[in-house]
Amino acid sequence: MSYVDEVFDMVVAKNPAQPEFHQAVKEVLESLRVVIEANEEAYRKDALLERLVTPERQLLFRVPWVDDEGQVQVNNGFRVQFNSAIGPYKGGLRLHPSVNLGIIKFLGFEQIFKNSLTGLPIGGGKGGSDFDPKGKSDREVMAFCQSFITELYKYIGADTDVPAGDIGTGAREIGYMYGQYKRLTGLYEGVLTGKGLTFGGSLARTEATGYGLLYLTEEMLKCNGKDIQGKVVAVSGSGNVAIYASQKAQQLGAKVVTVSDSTGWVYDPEGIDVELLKEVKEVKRARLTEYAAARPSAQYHEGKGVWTVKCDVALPCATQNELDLEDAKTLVANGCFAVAEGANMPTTLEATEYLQKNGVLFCPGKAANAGGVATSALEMSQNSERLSWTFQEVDSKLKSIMVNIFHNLDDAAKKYGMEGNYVAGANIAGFLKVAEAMTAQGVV
Ligand code: NDP
Ligand code: 2IT
Repeated sequence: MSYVDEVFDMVVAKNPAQPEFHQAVKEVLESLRVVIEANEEAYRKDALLERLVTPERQLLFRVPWVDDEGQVQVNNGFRVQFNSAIGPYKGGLRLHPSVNLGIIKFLGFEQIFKNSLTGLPIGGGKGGSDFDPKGKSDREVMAFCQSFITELYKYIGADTDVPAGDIGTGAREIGYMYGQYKRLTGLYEGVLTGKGLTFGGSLARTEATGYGLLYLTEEMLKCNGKDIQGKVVAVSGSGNVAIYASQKAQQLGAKVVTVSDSTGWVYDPEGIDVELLKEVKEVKRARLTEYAAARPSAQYHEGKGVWTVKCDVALPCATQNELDLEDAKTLVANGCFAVAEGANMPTTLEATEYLQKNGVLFCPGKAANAGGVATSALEMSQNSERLSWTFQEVDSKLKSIMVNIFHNLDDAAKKYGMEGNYVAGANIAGFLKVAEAMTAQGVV
């Protein structure tokens, strides 16, 4: 049996009931097959793949907190410190009832390659909890965040592990966590990114994932003789990534006609009103029904349906496995020619394959959404030098990072005989740097 197949079977056997983790590993290992086979003996002797798929450290802890009725609640807390070969562990904290160890491991594994692709010195990690911030009061969210950090603070630090936002974790949560870390350690250091602008946050970090997604998409289209201007774009989600992806798409002259949340979706043929969306989601923390109620051109539908709308470009920006084979078929039938993932692993393996086989330009999340973590690394740099850069400075660095990422994965795909396969290009380019650093650092 080939080394790649052996390691994949081992991952499934040793990590039962973690389908998202298996899926993420499968996609990466399949892409690496050609690279591994060319160097199989050395990698096998070093157990390089076994080490790559095994987290360096996994923290699981209890998070007790008191709700507004005086009732004690208990959630599960996680931090997976996956790989520190190229820098301190770096990656977000997801707060969502669906969170379990397998989901955090899939996200942490993806983060290794994503962070490598940014070209910046950051290793891979991810964490979170099954706590649901939705419908909680600010005091309850603070109680949870303080309890979460009261355990996690022992294992994180500006030079060891630097968490950030993800689903359910935004500026409010990061602020409460930062305050508790500072109180417990007495340190005023860049231990978290996505901080408020008055206490060490970076300008453009809020916008970075969505903006970066569009900078990369623009470059991918350009290199394939196409242009984002005037195109119809379908976006899913209506959180941090979706909002700023929509905003930048519009600035680049595209028309964004959809957004969604976990209960329904909006079709707005006039183009999404981003200011109204920000008011509904960032200020009121309300449902999309409120957007539709305030916007005469918008049609609200219950359930799932964004990918049924005719579009040129699709940007899934909500969550994993939200775009399946049926959706891919509909997108292709409707003439969609590019898909770039704002979310982490939003497209199933079957859907990805179908899109690629049908000539759709497809950029995986670990490259397309890397602008968020890249700008987090820029926030770390600013914290270290105790300076803050202007919006334009950060934004222009972000743009060149995204353009570079696209060319790196495009070049890697070409070099290994898979021109246009940006999934393979991203996995190979991300892997090679990490593998070289792991090999150079010996058996650790
Ligand atoms: P937010 O919490 O700001 O928004 C998430 C959005 O996705 C909401 O509209 C939410 O709807 C929807 N959503 C979440 N879970 C589900 C679900 N199970 N089913 C349907 N809809 C769902 O998160 P972000 O925008 O930050 O993150 C979105 C994606 O982007 C995630 O995959 C994340 O890992 C990824 N990402 C985020 C980065 C960042 O910097 N924030 C960086 C790189 C990737 P509702 O409000 O109803 O739950
Ligand atoms: O998935 C991701 O890259 C993020 N949630 C952002 C991580 C970060 O450290 O900014």
